[in-house]
Amino acid sequence: MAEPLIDPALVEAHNRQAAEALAQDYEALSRSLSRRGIDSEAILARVSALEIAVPSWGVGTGGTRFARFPGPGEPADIFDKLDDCAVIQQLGRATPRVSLHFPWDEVADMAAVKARGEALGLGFDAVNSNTFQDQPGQALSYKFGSLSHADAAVRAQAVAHNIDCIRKGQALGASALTIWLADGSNFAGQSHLARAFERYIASVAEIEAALPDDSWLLLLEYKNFEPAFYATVVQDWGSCLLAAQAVGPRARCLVDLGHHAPSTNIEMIVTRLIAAGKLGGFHLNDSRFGDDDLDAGSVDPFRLFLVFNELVDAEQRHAWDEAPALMLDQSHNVTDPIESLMLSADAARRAHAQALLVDREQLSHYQAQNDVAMAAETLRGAFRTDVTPLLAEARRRAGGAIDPVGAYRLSGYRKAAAARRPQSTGSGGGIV
Ligand code: PSV
Ligand code: MN
Repeated sequence: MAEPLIDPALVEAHNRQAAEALAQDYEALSRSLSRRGIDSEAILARVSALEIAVPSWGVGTGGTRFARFPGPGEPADIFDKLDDCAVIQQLGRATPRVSLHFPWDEVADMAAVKARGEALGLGFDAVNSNTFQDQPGQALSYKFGSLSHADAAVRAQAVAHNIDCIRKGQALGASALTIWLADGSNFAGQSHLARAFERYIASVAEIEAALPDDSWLLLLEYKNFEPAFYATVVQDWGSCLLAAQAVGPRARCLVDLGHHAPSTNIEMIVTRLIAAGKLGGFHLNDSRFGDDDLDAGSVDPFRLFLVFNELVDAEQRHAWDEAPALMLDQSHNVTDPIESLMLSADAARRAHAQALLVDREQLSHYQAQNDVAMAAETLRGAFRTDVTPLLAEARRRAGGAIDPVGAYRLSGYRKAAAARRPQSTGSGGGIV
């Protein structure tokens, strides 16, 4: 039995105030869906099963390249972070697992982290390595790269760190390692483009060979730019796919929604990776310009819906053996991270629910007839459906809050955390 950090009586009382309105709204939605031949209970069951992992780094306050403005009651270590993640799960009931990042979440006793997670009712998702920063006491610098570095000794150090992350993931009961590589060059001529990519693939192959068993996956992230602005080694889905294919079946591509140029058709990339059997997972967030790391669905919810639309379509076509893993990857600079993460998980479930409402037979028919207006309208009609009551009802039935942000604010959790946790003073710039 998970240890609740927010008084269940408070959540219950808060829910009671909203229960009648929710019952009416859910009933009205069910009736309107039923007129479209859709069983709201079937959609609710599917949505309730959608799980999204929370990034441990997401519960801290992020920053821009220029500054970081710490928030009150920021978590000081992985144990505080787990507490915040447990609050997100207790109220939202969509995020039962946490994705750890090493060495940020380093502690000597990983078993204690696992035990604390278990006590809070949390499991562990993909672990993340970090060769994009130098750590105190590190023998060799990553200033000029890590897994693709020109110097074999630096590559070996980066490979060893990734293997160490796998071992930590094993101790936690995780079954995937995500690698994001900041390697690349800022000046033409700085690095040999072809050889750097070959070195990256060779390093990843060494890491892949250290995976414990077939249940483990290696999720490779790509990113179009930053911090290498001239040529990032794994800058797009094409490079990522080439690498995943070269490394083997357990290597898959991870699509971070923010890692594309504005207006890139990400849903099309998703279909291509599915076709290649290489879509491993997502880092969900939103952006206007680059890797803004804003809350999922906050800028362009239609785009998020279109991604989920392809996932639902692929699932119904039996286009994969294993559904891609869903994780949030956001940086919260001006909001309370707990609120942002709860809202983002809700946005993901909303997009999923709307995608489940698409009448795919009708869509295929209009596509075959080249009836463009009605094909587009079929998709838009699903997107326009307000599934808010269905999402709230799913949470209520799972023991969560009808209004998670409202219950969270009422609980005073942040204020209490600020009183017991030392105020973070770090104000330097940084992307995380
Ligand atoms: C890089 O921008 C990234 O998306 C990778 O997933 C990192 O691990 C994460 O953000 C945190 O910096
Ligand atoms: Mn990411």
